[in-house]
Amino acid sequence: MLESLIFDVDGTMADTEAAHLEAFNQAFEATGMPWRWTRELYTRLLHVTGGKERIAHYWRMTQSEVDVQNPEVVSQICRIHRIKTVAYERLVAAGEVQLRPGVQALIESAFREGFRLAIATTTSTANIVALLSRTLGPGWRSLFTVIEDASTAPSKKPHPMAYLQALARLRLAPYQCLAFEDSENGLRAARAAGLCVIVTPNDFTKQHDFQGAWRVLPNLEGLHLDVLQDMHANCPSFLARAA
Ligand code: XBP
Ligand code: MG
Repeated sequence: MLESLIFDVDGTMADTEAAHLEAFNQAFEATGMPWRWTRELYTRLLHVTGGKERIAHYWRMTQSEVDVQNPEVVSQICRIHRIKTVAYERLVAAGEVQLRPGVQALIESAFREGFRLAIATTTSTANIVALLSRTLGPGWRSLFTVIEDASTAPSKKPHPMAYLQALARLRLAPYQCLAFEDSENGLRAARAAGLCVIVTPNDFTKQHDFQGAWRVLPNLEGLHLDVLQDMHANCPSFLARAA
């Protein structure tokens, strides 16, 4: 039986990465860093999950002698990321980011039908709160049984930590759940946790390798629960459960 839907956030629930990119560039300007990321460069940098990890990766890429473990460098990265997160929250609060087609309808209908909903993301807690309070309303938190994010799962995707911890807290086996992702790293993380994954690519991830996805859909629009339950009933991890 399908018991739970586990959602990735950035790129899956909403096309957030353009706003993240704008926020990073605002933070670089505010902290005097001589950087400005283009959309093309950011699309490549997204292979590094986690904003702080992405900044550290880029710094090393452009200044090979920099020691990103050096306490002063670490504190500068954290400062940039704090400013970036505030800038992102402002962009989301201003209505710059909407949920992708079908996401709100699926979340609300699944909640009404008694499915347990969870989030497994590498993004920061503040970003989840900003996005979901703005799009799902002030009662958004009660829709989700479990939230695993950068603050609870420090090993970022493709590491499966966020998904493994979500399954443990849900007290469910992978075959009782479906995961929703947008990226190759997210797909790999969910698969490593034994989950069947529905992928909805976006402009930043459409060129990724989605080998291993149970379904690759343009978006979640019109994906009714009965269709989802059929998809789940035929997915390998569910069929293998009895074995
Ligand atoms: C996407 C990420 C995050 C965001 C930026 O997370 O990798 O790093 O790009 O957010 P997911 P932060 O697809 O797992 O939701 O700056 O807070 O990391
Ligand atoms: Mg994502």
